[in-house]
Amino acid sequence: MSVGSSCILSSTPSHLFSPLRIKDVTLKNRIGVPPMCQYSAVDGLVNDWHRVHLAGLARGGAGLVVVEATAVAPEGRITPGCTGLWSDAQAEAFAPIVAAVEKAGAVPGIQIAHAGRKASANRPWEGDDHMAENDPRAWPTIAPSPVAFGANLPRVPRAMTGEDITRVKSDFVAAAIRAREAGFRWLELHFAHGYLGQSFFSAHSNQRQDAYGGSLANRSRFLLETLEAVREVWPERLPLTARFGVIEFDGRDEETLSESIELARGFKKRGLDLLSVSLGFSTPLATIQWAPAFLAPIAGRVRRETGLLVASSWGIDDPRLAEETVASGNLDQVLVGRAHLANPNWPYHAALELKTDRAAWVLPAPYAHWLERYRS
Ligand code: 8CM
Repeated sequence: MSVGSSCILSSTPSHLFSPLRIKDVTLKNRIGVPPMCQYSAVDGLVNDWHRVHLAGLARGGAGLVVVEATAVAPEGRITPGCTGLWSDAQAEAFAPIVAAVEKAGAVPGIQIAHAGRKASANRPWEGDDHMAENDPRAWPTIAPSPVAFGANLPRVPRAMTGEDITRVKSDFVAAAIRAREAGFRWLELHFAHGYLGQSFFSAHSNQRQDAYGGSLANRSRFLLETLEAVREVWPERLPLTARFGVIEFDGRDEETLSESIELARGFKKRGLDLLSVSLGFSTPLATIQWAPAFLAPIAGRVRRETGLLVASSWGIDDPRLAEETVASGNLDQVLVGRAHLANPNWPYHAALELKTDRAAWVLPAPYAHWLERYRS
């Protein structure tokens, strides 16, 4: 049971604070906390850091809190500090944290991931580069083709065999089963940011000449098959989503975007409930013009051309801008990441700024009543 009532009566009708129902899950508002790696696990096991971090974010009022990129296999971790779901012990460590997020009033979600050629890296604050191959903590990396990412991630991965592909797909399935056992009610497949799924899709990283490379259909195959296999084990009435980089900003944007939209239609046909629209990060040669909410119109195009529900992030930390991205029909859900770390009660402050009635009730009751009761 949740400790918080979050029924918001709005003096100015707010799109951001309207609920979003997907199958049997109702998000109390359109604000989501996207996965943000903490690089603070040991052997893939979550601990008190994750409990405080995640429950604190949930307490802040977002409708959805998604746990960081969690590896489906040890070699799929970005760094030695990444969380994992390749063992039952890892699922058991997640369970009380999931319950704490739920109790604080947010829907608990998790992103499951394989880092591919970007795996085996140092934590961002310890270099953000590949660990030296003779570092005892390092491990060999795998990817569609033996192509390194670039200067900061120079390791050449081993090209995956057919057996590797089958095994990694079944690792995603096993992680999905464990995620459900741990109590998660929202599952996101990490197909973005140059990690394994994205690297099958992008010709920057996929030079295969078999059924998993070359044509759009072949470059889409690993992602579609993984989704299909996970859909079979993830409960039909719970949301299954994916984060995918629809654009690279590498000078081939229209072509990439139209291929991405075709892939997204394939996701929809196979039962995807929502697409988290993001960036490809498949090449260090991209030139991204960062600006507030710059991806929202692109996500809006994906939404209109596929009929999928879409979420997106990147530079949406102003409540009015967040409201506008939903009101304009570009986004169904706004992902507020770094602004939530700076201010875990971001939804409360957004509710105040948008002049939502009883704004404090975006927070759980033990907080809300204090803020409401002695207001002047
Ligand atoms: C780190 C881990 C996993 C991700 C990430 C990052 C950092 C930036 C980003 O995505 O965009 O998906």
